[in-house]
Amino acid sequence: MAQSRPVEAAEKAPDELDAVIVGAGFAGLYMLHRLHGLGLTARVFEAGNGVGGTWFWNRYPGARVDIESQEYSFSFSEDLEMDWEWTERYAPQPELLAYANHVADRFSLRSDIHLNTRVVSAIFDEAADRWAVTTDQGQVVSARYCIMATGCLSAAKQPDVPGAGQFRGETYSTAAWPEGGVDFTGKKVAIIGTGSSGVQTITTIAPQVGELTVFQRTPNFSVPAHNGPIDPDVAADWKANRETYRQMERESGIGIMALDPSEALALETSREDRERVFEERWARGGFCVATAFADIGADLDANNLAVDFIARKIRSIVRNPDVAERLIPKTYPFASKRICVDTGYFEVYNRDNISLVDLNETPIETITPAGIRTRDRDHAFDAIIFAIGFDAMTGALDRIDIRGRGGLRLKDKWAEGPLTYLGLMVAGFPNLFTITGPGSPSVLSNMIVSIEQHADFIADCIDHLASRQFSVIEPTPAAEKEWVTHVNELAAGTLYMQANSWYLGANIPGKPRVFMPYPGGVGVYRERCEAVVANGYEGFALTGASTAV
Ligand code: FAD
Ligand code: N01
Repeated sequence: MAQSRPVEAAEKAPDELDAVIVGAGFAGLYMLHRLHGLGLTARVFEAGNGVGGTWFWNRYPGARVDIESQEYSFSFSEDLEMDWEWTERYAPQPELLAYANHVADRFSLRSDIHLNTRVVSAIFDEAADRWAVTTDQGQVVSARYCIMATGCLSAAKQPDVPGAGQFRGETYSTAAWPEGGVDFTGKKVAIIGTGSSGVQTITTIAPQVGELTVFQRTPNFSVPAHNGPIDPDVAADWKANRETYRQMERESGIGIMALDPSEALALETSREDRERVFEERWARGGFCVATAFADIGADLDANNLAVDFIARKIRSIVRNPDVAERLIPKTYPFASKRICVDTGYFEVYNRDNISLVDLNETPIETITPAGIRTRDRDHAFDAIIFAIGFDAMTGALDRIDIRGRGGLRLKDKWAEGPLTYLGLMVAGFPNLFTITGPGSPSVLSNMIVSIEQHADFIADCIDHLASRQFSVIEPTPAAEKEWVTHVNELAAGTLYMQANSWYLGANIPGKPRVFMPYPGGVGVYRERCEAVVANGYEGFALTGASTAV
């Protein structure tokens, strides 16, 4: 890492910064650490009153990672990796939040992080080549670079159910769960939504509540995590071989070693062998079920074999055959939406205190002061939990008034779907970077692998600009167009296009249907980024001469 210190911080007024970073999740934390390494003046604005992003907000019961703990962690510091001990195979939210706080302390990040501060606008001043960033606390700072570490899944979807404000009982959102938790003992609780957040919440609170009613619109594919205390041999092996494993992650498809993708084809494997492979992976747990055969993600017939296997699993677990049928996804291919990784999800439907309402048969008409009215009846509740997801990928950016050259609003530029070069920058928005932005592997990867790669790219880029006396970088419109076309072409050849998922913006009424993440894999993507740099930031225009960065 370059250690140049091109700016004399003491010479600057406090509101003149080299960089503003928006968001103090893992992306914002690592980005700040990298900028500190370059000796830049940087400030992080974070809307929450703590660091950790996803793991600060999503404190709902059962929240935990669906990638094995040692993989879902930073690799940039060997000392950090050697010192930190994960306790479970899939780390729970409190441990992930403690890890984020440890990172903030260990790398002396806190003094540059302003909590409880939401960025409301970022306006590019073309005369000065600087960003004017305004917060809801009335601060206005000027920064050469504006780095959006705002998160792909941080803008919670607002309840779009009629009457949502009328309910007189307790209302909760999994995406903004109260600190200190909620005691549901003996209560009649409703939950709307059966994505990963809903599945984890349902599984965890079912034994605690008086009665739980699950309002399901679309069932999700879920595979067992087989969570438990971390195997000490696995943890020791990881630490002993971390460099090899980390390199393998970086060169892989989605940045997860445990995925163990097979090259065998389901359609060319005998029924007996296929069954053995599926069973072995189901017993291993996690996403590896989806990579049991190479054609599951590409060929609908092969995919149907996986669907059939999982359907039989659900029927074998859930005792009520009618409930089992409703829990089996039938309208989209396996793994074309993010699959859930659970700890006894289907099993909870064997409890006497849980019932499933299929919203395809009896849609919600309205939320009432006492509960929820479906087409056939009124349900009374003490509490309603919304586990209804996020305005993903673009939502957090859309909620900020971002204006580039000529006053163009990012929201307007993206009216028909996000346009980026490499998911890192946007033509017409100089010196504005997006960490894990649309058009990058982001949510189709182990996000920490992708966050580290993006923050490294951005830090190295800023250092490059400073050392060459450039003050501005932005993608050319041609490079942006070529990249967007490339991403769309890759997505068109996948089964992702056959699901109404948040990857496509299909969960938000009125949002353009565009496949947002880059589906070509983190290894291929990284190579592309490296080639761009090796070719002198190919596709970017570097301009301006300045002694300051
Ligand atoms: P975030 O953690 O979302 O942080 C963004 C921060 O920006 C937030 O704190 C937010 O408050 C702040 N912010 C946004 N807008 C503004 C603004 N205008 N002003 C100030 N601050 C702002 N990924 C995986 O790879 N594996 C997993 O197992 C996994 N599990 C997940 C579980 C849940 C419940 C959720 C919601 C997501 C999960 N993800 C997972 C994705 C997860 O978001 C990423 O792994 C990672 O934590 C993202 O880090 P980030 O810093 O990019 O964004
Ligand atoms: O959100 P979702 P999430 N009426 O969008 C339903 C990550 N994550 O927060 O599918 C009724 O997946 C909606 O129904 P439908 C992970 O990447 C990871 O659960 O639109 N129902 C769906 O069932 C994940 O993919 C973990 O028909 C309504 C649910 O709400 C992403 O975050 C844990 C509705 C939303 O599911 C998002 O997951 C949590 C309405 N009006 C999150 N509106 C891990 O395990 C929405 N729904 C690591």
